[in-house]
Amino acid sequence: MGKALSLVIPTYNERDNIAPLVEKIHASLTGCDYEIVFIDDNSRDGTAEAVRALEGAYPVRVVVRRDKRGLASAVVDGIGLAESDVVGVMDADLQHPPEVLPRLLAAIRNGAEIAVASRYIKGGGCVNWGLGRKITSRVAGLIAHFFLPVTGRVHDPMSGCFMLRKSVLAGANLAPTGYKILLEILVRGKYEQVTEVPYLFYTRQKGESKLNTRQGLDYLRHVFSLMDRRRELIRFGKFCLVGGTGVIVNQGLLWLLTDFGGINYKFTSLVAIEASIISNFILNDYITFADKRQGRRGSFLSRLGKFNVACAIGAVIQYGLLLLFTEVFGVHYLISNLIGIAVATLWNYMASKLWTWR
Ligand SMILES: Nc1nc2c(ncn2[C@@H]2O[C@H](COP(=O)(O)OP(=O)(O)OP(=O)(O)O)[C@@H](O)[C@H]2O)c(=O)[nH]1
Ligand SMILES: [Mg+2]
Repeated sequence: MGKALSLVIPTYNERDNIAPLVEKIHASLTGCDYEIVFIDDNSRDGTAEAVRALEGAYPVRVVVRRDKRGLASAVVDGIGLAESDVVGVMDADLQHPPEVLPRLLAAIRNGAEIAVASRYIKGGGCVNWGLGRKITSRVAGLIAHFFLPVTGRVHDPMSGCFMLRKSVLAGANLAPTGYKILLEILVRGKYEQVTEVPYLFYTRQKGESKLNTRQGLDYLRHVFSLMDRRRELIRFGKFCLVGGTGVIVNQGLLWLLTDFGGINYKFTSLVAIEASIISNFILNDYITFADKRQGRRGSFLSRLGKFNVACAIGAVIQYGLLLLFTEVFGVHYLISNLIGIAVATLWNYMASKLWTWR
């Protein structure tokens, strides 16, 4: 019979963490028939040797990849080698407390196909993190939630500690880049039930962090590649193009009604705004969200109503940012307006995706 649990642990120069990590995992998983597969990217510090030294005493093995291909691809390789149908992934540096493993396993046994160890639900958190890292992590999470709404099902889609059933990945066609393999799995995998289990993320005690600015850029590239593969990028592009046509409708009508119609601009501008909202709505309904239009999800008029409400909030956001940046931060009003337009566009897109054309 296969193992009850396979743990996959990517390593790069983690020698001093291996023995304490394995001991802690072993203590946490008493009574569980588990194995640990270390995927090492040719560490220079003797990480692989440190694993081999434990082979007799613990169910561990190490696979050394001669070329360093990165964290996410190491995890995917490890999952491919795992004996069990249930696979857990965690870092080697003890930032993921092994005590969380039994709770993740219990979640899987209770029916979840993916169980995520989460810093951002009640009971979870980051201990001793600087403000900069806290903000970066939160912003990265928001970017994921925003551009890849399926990740909204978990609060911590950036977590490096999770467990899953291998069936989640059947036909998922993973193209792992960068650091955040869970993101890839949440977007590409097939699953119904995903659960989060809280944990406290500590700062690293031994060894060096591999985190740097490049990982930040890789992350953005990864998000865009996932959007591209989900055709989200094309959708967002269409939404922006439609928004561009809305500007033409708005300006054109304002000019026609005011200059040729001789009506006061204080009134015609309102007509122009509403006309552009309606024309944007029709184009988005037929072009941007054509695939969501069919079926039972509400009538044309209810979608139009929702779009109107969302755009009204968007307009308030745009106006608020215009005032904030110009009056409070002293930014040139045209730049402030651009910032307002950018944020309002993102808002409108999110509201459209998650509400109007849900
Ligand atoms: N196989 C492999 N493992 C890697 C690579 N880069 C990082 N790792 C491992 O992935 C895990 C996470 O890396 P960390 O450097 O701890 O990243 P982090 O936890 O986000 O950052 P810190 O909080 O600064 O530790 C650790 O177990 C690393 O050894 C890589 O290129 N290949
Ligand atoms: Mg770490």
